[in-house]
Amino acid sequence: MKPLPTKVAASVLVLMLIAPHLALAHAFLDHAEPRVGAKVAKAPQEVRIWFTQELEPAFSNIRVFDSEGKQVDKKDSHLDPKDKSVLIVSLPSSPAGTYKVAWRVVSVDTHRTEGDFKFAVQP
Ligand SMILES: [Cu+2]
Repeated sequence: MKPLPTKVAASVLVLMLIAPHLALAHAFLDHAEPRVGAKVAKAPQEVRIWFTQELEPAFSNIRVFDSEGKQVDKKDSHLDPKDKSVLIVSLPSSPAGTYKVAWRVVSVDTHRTEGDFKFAVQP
């Protein structure tokens, strides 16, 4: 039996989180680069997440952890100046392995949401 694909698992989680507030607009992950659950050949220079709503920069960030739980991003999480619904964090050149991306954001409607996903850099 194949394990549940990460993307499906992430979608189920998001659905559970938004279920009580379906009628309201909150900021949720729309898509990301690297993509949720992606296996990439080359280590990315940054993680970029597109949200469903514009964000409050002071209360929004992305953190990236290696498989041992050590934070590896450059702690420079910031909004894309051309698109306030896009959050970016830089990465040093990362070795092969699995990385967890954790995001916590406050949207312009002042609602807080958070979530995480994984991607892998192939050896
Ligand atoms: Cu909201």
